[in-house]
Amino acid sequence: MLDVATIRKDFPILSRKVNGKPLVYLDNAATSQTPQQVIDVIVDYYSIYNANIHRGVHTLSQEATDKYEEARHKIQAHFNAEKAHEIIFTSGTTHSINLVANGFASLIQKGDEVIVSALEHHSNIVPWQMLCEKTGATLKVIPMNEEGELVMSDYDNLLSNKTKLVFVNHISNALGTINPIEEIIKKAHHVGAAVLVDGAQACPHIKPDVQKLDVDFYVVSAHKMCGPTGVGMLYGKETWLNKLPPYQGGGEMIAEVTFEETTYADLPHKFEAGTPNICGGIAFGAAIDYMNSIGFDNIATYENELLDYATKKLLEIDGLRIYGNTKNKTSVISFNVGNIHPYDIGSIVDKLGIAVRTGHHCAQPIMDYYKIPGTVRASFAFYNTFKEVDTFVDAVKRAVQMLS
Ligand code: C6P
Repeated sequence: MLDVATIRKDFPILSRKVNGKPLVYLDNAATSQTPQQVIDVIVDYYSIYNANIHRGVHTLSQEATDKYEEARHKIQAHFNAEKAHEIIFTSGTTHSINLVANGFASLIQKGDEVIVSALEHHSNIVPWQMLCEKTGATLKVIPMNEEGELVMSDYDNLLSNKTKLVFVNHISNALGTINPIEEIIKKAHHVGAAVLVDGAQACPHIKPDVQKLDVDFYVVSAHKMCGPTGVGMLYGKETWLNKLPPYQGGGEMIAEVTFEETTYADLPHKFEAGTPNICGGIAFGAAIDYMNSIGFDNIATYENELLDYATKKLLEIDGLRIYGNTKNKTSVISFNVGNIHPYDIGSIVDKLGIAVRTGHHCAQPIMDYYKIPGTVRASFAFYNTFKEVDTFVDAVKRAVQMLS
């Protein structure tokens, strides 16, 4: 069992008030909150050893470089990558996906096919559409069903020897569905296609093992797992990363530069042009330490209890419909009540100190499937409480009364 009362003391923001009420933060799928242990690492960096890395012979630069590379090793260990240089620091999931999509432009041609799922965030749709425009490849879509699950029999029919790449999220941000990525990866590999898994919504809830999954690329953002914004990871199998051309040119990513020719640095530096988010990378490592100190098994058990409780309580509200009802989901509840616009509910509960997201959640195709403009999305983390769920449900009831 988690000692949530003690855990909450790690998060200074959770004791603030919003609109005169205690904050109830239920927008964790958008970004998680930051514990003091990670904030301290950020403060230490700027107070004690702020310097550019991989460049200076001076002590500060060496200290910063050591901490940054130590963070890379922590991330490697956490995701169980075989090699540290298979971990590329990026600014986040969006950057990671664009890096891979841009690289595949030189590996894909007209007549090739790439497969996306109906449950994707725009970050895992648009870069591939851009790739198809550039190359003449065709984008195919694994459809979804009413429960918010992927229709896997249709996936089987989409795969062929023309398929070069499959990209799918591990967990849907809009519905919370956990996708069967093991099966997706195995079947894609059977036809020789590579697979990119968007783990942005998985990393706060589960600890993926990239070797066990045998995934080709896995991408996350640190800010979804108690780390800072503006930093994330691209994991890529060494063989793939060696095949992809660099994404950006600049300092750090070169071996030698002359006006006639430039040769590129080895992994991971080939993909890390320019001064990176040094403090962010180090804090990302601290966030991973923090989450592991709580324990992912404990997190999953507790969040599932919160999810079941909140689902049951919300469904007591007349006219409330939850979108995405698969059994295999994480602690995200997307819903509407009758014809009330989600924005109206979101605004009223905000007045009561409660933060939820409203709208299409950067997943418009899912909203189109359900023929709705958007939903109210409550997303729970391990530091949320059952009492907060009660406060939220009461606030929704109040909003519904006011708006009906
Ligand atoms: N989803 C949400 O409220 P960035 O912005 O690069 O850190 O992450 C993009 C992204 C990619 N894939 C998935 C599955 C995501 O959930 C997100 C971010 C947030 O749902 C903000 S739009």
